[in-house]
Amino acid sequence: MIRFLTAGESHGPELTGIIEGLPAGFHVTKDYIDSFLKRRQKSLGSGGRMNIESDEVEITSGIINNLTTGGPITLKIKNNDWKNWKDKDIEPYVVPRPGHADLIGTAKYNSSDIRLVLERSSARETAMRCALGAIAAQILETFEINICGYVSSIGKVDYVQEKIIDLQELQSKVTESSVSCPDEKSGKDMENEILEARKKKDTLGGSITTIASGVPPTLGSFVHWDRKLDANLARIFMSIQSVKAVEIGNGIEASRNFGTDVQDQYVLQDGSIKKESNNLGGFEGGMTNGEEIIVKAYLKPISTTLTPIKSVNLSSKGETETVYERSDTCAVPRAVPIFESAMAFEILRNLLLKTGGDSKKEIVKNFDSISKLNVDDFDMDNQTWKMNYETE
Ligand code: EPS
Repeated sequence: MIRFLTAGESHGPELTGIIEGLPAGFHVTKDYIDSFLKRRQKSLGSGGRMNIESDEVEITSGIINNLTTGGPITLKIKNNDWKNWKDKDIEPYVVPRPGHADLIGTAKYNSSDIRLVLERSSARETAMRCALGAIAAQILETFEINICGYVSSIGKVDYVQEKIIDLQELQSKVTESSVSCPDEKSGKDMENEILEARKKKDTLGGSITTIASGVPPTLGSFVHWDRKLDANLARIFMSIQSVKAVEIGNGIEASRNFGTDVQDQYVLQDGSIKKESNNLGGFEGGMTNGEEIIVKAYLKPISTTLTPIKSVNLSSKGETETVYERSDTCAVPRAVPIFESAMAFEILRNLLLKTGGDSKKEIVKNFDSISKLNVDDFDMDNQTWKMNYETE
């Protein structure tokens, strides 16, 4: 069972991450992980902090000569901003930003200053999550499972991709775009939306669609709620700062239509059971069905607004307005690799639950035996039977 932990404060010396339970023998490189971190630093919509940082990982355990050893992997990312906070006399922070963890976190931990809460709740933590998930993404490439995310809306500007293109082609278009949108026209509109919000001294949210191709059927399970892979993807996406909603496939539109319009109907192609459409985003009964996995996450606008909004001073105990601290106008364009990482982690976790194995050799062998939904492989009895239990 793979799991990870992150630690570190936004303006402390560094972020630390440990991922454990990864099998041995997989090729993982610092360059690959750093490429995710670089994309997370994209500048349009970002605040001043991204000019200070140039995030890269230091790998201090679990990967030797670019191969996983089977032991826990430790990653570190330095906070360049630490040098500006070290030895600084920090002003009291007593006015919580509505929408942030400030107020409730301060109440929960009985903190003496809001900064003690914001240091850990800050989306700076996603740098480490992004790096840890990149390891999973690189391992998944061994099995030709590829993941790519893109911005599908900023504010009120939507981009709906009619037809899924090759994920490598999609990735290069997304990387070229200043707002991580593969469509030039929509990207321009999104850019303008962000520039407008900045002019208005406000912040903007949006949505990110993340797709995985090459995922074999039967990952996850219908037998218990916490083994449903779509549910676990929704959970990991919801845990990313600012996310307020998650949609699998065309879930929202499906709820408005008749069943016969929504179900992805089965057809036989060379003995293999295929679907005519993919409205359900790659899932049936909480299990992967061999189609592309499509998950859309909706992010609310960042809570730190340049324009003050109503709040309460926790020290003087009166009503007041928020005080501006540096922040992004719109974090959506640079959040794409965080979602790719989260999806990679969850898919790899479920793939390993399915295959078992401690080494690449064992896993590759078991991967090949996963069902390909060939109609001849189904072992049906096709006889009447009785539902008896021992107690009767
Ligand atoms: C972030 C670093 C932070 C914020 C942002 C994410 O840096 P600073 O607080 O020094 O400006 O820019 O955090 C938030 C959006 C938030 O709400 O806390 C980063 O590295 O991504």
